[in-house]
This record gives sequence, structure tokens and C-alpha cells, in this order.
Amino acid sequence: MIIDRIEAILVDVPTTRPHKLAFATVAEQNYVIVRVFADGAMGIGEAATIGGPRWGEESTEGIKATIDGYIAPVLIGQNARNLNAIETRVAQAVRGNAFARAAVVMAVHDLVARASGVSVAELLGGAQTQSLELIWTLASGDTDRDIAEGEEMLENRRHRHFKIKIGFGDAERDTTHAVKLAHAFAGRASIRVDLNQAWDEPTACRLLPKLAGAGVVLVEQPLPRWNVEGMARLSATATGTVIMADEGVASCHDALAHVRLRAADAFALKVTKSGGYAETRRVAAIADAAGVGLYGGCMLETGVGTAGYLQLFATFSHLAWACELFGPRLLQHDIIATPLAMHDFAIHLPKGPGTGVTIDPDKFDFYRRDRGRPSRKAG
Ligand code: MUC
Ligand code: MG
Repeated sequence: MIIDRIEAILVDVPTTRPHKLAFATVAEQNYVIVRVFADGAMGIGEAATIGGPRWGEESTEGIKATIDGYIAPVLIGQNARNLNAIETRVAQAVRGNAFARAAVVMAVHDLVARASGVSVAELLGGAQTQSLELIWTLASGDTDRDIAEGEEMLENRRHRHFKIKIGFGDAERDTTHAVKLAHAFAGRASIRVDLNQAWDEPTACRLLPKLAGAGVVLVEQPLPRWNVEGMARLSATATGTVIMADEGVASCHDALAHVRLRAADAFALKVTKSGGYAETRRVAAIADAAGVGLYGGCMLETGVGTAGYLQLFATFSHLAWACELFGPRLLQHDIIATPLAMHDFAIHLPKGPGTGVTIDPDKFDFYRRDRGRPSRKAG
């Protein structure tokens, strides 16, 4: 199966409501959809960014340039079935740029799995579950609106775990917002908080006990990703809540550094931040070896990337902190033909070869940036 063409296409899809994070408010999500061709067959992959190069260093424009200029040339002419060699070749050709590498790796796996008549999960050794408990993020920025949204999610049996985004304003006010939400859903939904690196250590030391006291079960990346020792000090202090690393743990080396210092009780896994399936599995293996809990993270993907992540997450024996593969639900429209099944508080693994999803050509054409739609960037 010799790879003969790789395309990277920019896609922008508006969200159903503004999604307010510590570093940006997102009204539109930006994607690179990758198509890899061999022997007349095609595989698809995706990289999603949040707020341009603000969650991490990569923007969709940069990801496309890296794929077109540096990844595609080293993969054209290679046998797609040599999946390990493909990941190594890409990693040798391009330093960093994990999202660009992952989108291509995802597409090559989809291509090979489809051609073999198996799912990506089967290609990775087989799924161990057909559904995963699914979290929702309350991030409208308004307490009453978040409570109403959470009530609706509970009533419709969509989600019973909520992640609250804070870190965008005054730390005391943000804490009050999270505490109000924790009280509103006490005993009915688990509440987690994501700071996206916004606090410094003294602020976290002061406010984490307040969050824990209100029943917040997990706090995600409270400190900047470089402050691994600070994360270790927070984890060692009995704050009463689990500390999870997200931005701080991308590579297996990051995972090892966190484990050595016991800097987190849980790791958020993301196929794109780790540069592909192989490295994500190495991060998960290190977590397992150290008794660190796993969480299935996301970057607010469309159905394409969500399915790509889901195929891997379903191969793990246990995700202690569930997953947040809700991206398509935050979008005005998904770009896949048949929506992913999300009901009864879970997301369900699609049947069929590859990632189990296909692109809807009309929606894809509509949201492609090169078809003239202006992109509305994050504020
Ligand atoms: C992040 O940092 O976890 C995932 C869900 C969400 O609302 O934002 C993302 C990114
Ligand atoms: Mg996070």
C-alpha cells in the first residue's frame, strides 16, 4: 500500500455557544483535516486547535504548512502498512509539531484499517469496551447559564460529569463560580475544574482546598506546564482533590518526569498533543506502571478526530476519570455523515472499518476555508 498523496485542508466550524477558557473565548473551532491516499483508498485524520496557538504552540495554519512542506514529502512512496516505521519516519523528519504529526498518523491508521476491513481499535490490538462515560464542559462564562445547561444535560441523560473552565478572571471570583456549580449539582453529577495553567502556586495552595471543600473531585493543570515541581507540591499537600496534568504531559518523557516527582494523580491523554497513537500509548503505559489514573481528553474535535481518539481510548482496560469526547456536540454542525452515538451518559464506539466514520461531502465543502468562508478567530 504505497502512499501517493497527502492533503491537509483547513476547516472552521462555529460553536453552539461561546466556549470560555482561561486563555481564549472560542466562537469557532479550527481544524486541519488530513486525507492520505494509497492504491485508490483513502484514510482521514484531524488536528483540532483551541484559540489558535494558545492552548499549545501550534495553529491550524502552521499544522497545514508542516504537513504540506515536511511530512507529506517523507511519506509519499512509503508503505502505509509499516505503521511503526511511518510514525518513526514522521518523528525523525519533524521535531515537535505533535498535532501535525498526529493528524497524519491518524489518517494512515484509518487508511490501513479500512483496507484491511478492521477498525483502528482492532489494528491497535482490539477494543476492551464499546462505550465510554462522557463528560461535558460547562464554559459559557455565566454561572446561571452553566447551571441551566447542566440541568438539561442531566435531564436528557447526556452527561453526569461536568468539567468547569476557570482561570480567566479574578481567582476568587472564578472559585466562587465553580463552588456555586459544585453545590448546584452536589450528589447528582461529579464536578471537575480545568485551570489551563492559569494559577500560580500560592493561588492554587489557597484556593484548591475551597474547591475540594465544595466537592470538586479533580483539578486539571492548575499550574503552568513547566512547574512540575509545583504540581508535585500540590499533589503532596492533602488538598482533598485529585490533581490532573494535561498541558504538562504530552510526551513519554513528560510522563516519566511527572511520575518521578509524583506530580499528578491523573493524566489527560490526547492523541494530538502526543503526536500520534504510539506515543499516547507510551504515556498511558507509564501512568499505568505508576498507578496514575487515565483520562480521555480532547481538543474539541469534529466527529473525525473524536472517532480517531475514541478508537484508541476503547483499547484501554480502564479510564479511571472517563473521557470528554464531546466535541461534535459543541459544534453547530458536524462534518461526518452519520453522527457518533452519544446517549445514556456515554459515547459509543461506531461499527465499521477504520475510525468508523466518513465525511459528509456537502458539510465538508461548506466549512472548508478554501471555499471562501471567512474564519472568525477566538477572542
Ligand atoms: C483542555 O484543556 O482540556 C477540552 C475540553 C474543553 O472544554 O477544552 C478542552 C481543552
Ligand atoms: Mg485541559
